[in-house]
Amino acid sequence: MHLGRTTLSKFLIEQLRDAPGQSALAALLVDVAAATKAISAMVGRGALGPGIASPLGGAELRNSAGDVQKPLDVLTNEAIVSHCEWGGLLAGMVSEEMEAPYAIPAQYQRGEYLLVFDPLDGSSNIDVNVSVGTIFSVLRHDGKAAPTTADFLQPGTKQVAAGYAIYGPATMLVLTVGHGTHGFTLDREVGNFIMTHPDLRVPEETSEFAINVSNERFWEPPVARYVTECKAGKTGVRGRDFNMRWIASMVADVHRILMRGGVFMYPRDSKDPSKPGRLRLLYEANPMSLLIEQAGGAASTGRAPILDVAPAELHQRVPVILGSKAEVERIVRYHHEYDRGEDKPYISPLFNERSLYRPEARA
Ligand code: AFP
Repeated sequence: MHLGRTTLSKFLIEQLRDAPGQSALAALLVDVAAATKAISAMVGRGALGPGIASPLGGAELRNSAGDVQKPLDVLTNEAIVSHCEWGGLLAGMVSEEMEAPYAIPAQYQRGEYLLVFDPLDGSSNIDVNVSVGTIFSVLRHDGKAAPTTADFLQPGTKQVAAGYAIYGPATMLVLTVGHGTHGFTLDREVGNFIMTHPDLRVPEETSEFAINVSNERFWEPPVARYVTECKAGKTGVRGRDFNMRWIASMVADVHRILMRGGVFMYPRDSKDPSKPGRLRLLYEANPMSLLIEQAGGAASTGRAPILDVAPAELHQRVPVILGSKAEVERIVRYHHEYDRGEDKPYISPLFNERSLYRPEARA
């Protein structure tokens, strides 16, 4: 690979030319990349763009989760659908912004892949000009008929490709087709994604954690134990100080971890026991977990590898703990010790009394 010269298309041709039937996958990823370029242009216009001002006098738009849809959520969803529906590569799509699966219109040839995506992750950051992103995952389908919901409910280990675009000071595309995790930077003058970060590796050790600490009183004890130890720094069992980051755009937090290590946590909490975490399995946790694992990191629900979770619903949520392997393994160990009742010596009595977590809710 020639740094600064290899384009995304050349990379995909080289990665996939010997794999049977994979040329269609390369073509699909080129279509997805084209959609992210269009989204980058939309997002990059900020308050000058179509999607920032709420509809003048119009009724609020809401998505399947009841969230108010900013116009950009809708427009970015449309950008991906319109770039990817006509190429004869897809049998169907699922998006955070669409309640039901999107079947490829009859006028287009049906392909043998499924595209699952969050078109604009971190959209609550749009109004304050903080980095946001697009997350996508590619699954196989036999292409013989329009896909059913069940066809999308595949574990993360079945992904044939996954990636994200991050719309930051630079627009980057980070993806895997199963042979490592690689980063490309958008050359806006030419309109090409150029390979700038081949073979990304997540450092096994880290002293940086990312979590929304305002949820602390709702955490399970093993998460509270880990974060308490990080905050104690060199005065506690870890013997070194830690740093904390929380951008509240998963793409930006995960990108930082791929660049310099760290651990990202959006764990199960008791704030709403009906929701086992905030992040969606199919189009947030699974693609990010594959990217992290392909870069030598780890990704867990706290009790099982995320990629092994058998999906039950399209938009289901899952606890997410991912990043530097040694830290993820430590947090998983804390969950197992908690589940076996072996963590008592480590949990501060103060937290136990305050905890709203009910063990019976532990699934
Ligand atoms: P939005 O897309 O609604 O902004 O949510 C972003 C997100 O799904 C994920 O990108 C962040 O890591 C997480 O939510 C932030 O959640 P909190 O706002 O609870 O910190």
